[in-house]
Amino acid sequence: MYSLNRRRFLLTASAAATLPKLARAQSSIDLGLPGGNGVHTLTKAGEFGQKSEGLILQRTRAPLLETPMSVFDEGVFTPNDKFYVRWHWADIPDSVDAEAFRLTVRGHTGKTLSLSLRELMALPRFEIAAVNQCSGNSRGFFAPRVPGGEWGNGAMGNARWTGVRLKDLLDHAGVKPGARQVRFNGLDQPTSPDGPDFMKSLTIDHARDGEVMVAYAMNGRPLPLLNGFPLRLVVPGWYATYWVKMLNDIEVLDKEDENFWMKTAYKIPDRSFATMRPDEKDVPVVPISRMLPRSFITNIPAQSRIAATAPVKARGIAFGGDSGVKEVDFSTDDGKSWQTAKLGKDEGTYGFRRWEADFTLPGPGAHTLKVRCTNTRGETQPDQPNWNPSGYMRSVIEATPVEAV
Ligand SMILES: Nc1nc2c(c(=O)[nH]1)N[C@H]1C(S)=C(S)[C@@H](COP(=O)(O)O)O[C@H]1N2
Ligand SMILES: [Mo]
Repeated sequence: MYSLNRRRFLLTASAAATLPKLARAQSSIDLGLPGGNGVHTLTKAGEFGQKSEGLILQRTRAPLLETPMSVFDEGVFTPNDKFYVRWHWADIPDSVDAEAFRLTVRGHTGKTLSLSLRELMALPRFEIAAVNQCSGNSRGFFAPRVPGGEWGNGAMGNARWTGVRLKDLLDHAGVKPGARQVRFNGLDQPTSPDGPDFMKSLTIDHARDGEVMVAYAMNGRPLPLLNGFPLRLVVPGWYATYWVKMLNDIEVLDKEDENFWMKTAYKIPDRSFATMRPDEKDVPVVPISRMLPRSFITNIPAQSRIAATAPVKARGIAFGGDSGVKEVDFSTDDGKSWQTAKLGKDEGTYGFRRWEADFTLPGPGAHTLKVRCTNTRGETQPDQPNWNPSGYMRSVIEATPVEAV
C-alpha cells in the first residue's frame, strides 16, 4: 500500500470517508515501495489528453500512468479519465479519424472484412464488466527488486466494456479449417526500425469463446485515445497484455504466432502462482495468461492512525482473476484470525467486487490489517508473495500497517 506524502491521518469511521479527497490535493505520492524511489509526480489536468489530474506519472513517453488507490475507493467502476495507461512504443497516433478508420479481419478466412466503425456498431452488441490489469501491476513491491516499470498497485482498472463478440466477427469472415491462432495488431508503431511491432495472439478456441470481444466503449463512453480509441480487444480474466489497443487488424493464422511479443516476451514460470526462488535456474516457462485473485483495502492507507476502541469500517475491492469472487476475509491481527467481509453487488464474474468489514482495534499500538480473496475456483491469495524475474502476476495477502491511538 502507499502512504500519502508520508503524512499521517487520524482515521475514524467518518474521517475515513473524506480521505480520498485529501489525496487529490497532493502534487506527488509515495508508493511506499520496499526498494525506495517510490515518490512520483501526479499528472496535471490536460497534460495527457482526456486523462484527469492526479494520476501517478510513471513515464511520459510512451505514457505510463497509474491510478491512485483512492480512486478504487469511489466505486467498482474506474472512471475513464482516471483509468491507468500503458504503452510499449511511443509512436502512437495522437488522433484517429473515426470516419476513415477500418478494422480488417483477414488471413485464414473465407473472406477478408474491412469494417467501418458504423458497420461494426450495427452488429449485435455485447457488454461485459471486466478488470484490465497489467501483467506487471505491483512490480514495485517485488523483493528482490526486478527490472521493469515500478508500478504500485494501480496498473489496473475495472470497466463495463461495450462492443461486439470476436466470435461474431470471425464467423462473419468464415474461419477456414486448420486455423490455429488469431493475431491482433493496433495502430501504434515501434520507434526504431528493428523494434518489433506490438502484436498478441490467442488460440482460435479462446478467440471464439463468446466472451473475448472488440470494444468500442468503456463505461458507456468511447474509449479514451490513450486506452485505445476507437477499438480494443477485451479478454476477460486474462492479463491486459492481450487487450490490444487501437485495434485495426485481426489475422487468423494457420500456425503458431512466432512474433517477439508471443514467443519471447511475457513468459512466466510454469508453476502455480508463477512463482520461483530468485536463485533458481532453467525454470520452464509458459506464456502469461489468466489472472489470479487479489484484494485491497481502499479507505485506509498504510501508516494511518486509527482511533483505538472505536468502531471503524474498512472497505475495498476484490477480484477473482479469471473467475468470480467467492469470499473476502478481513483480519486486524496480521492474519491470525479472520472475519468474513460483506460483499457488495455482483456486477459480473470478471469485475471488481466491493467488500466491507467493521472492526474495533483493541488498544493503542501497532496493528496490521489484512484482506484475502478466495475465488470461485477455490484459489486464495497466498501468505507469502510470489516472485519471478519479470515481476508478473503479483498475488499475496496485502498487509496494511496502522497505528491505533
Ligand atoms: N496497441 C497496443 N495495445 C496494447 C499495448 C501496447 O503497447 N500497444 N500494451 C498492452 C499492455 S502491456 C497493457 S498493460 C494494456 C494497458 O491498457 P490501458 O492503457 O488501456 O490501461 O494495453 C495492452 N494493449
Ligand atoms: Mo502490461
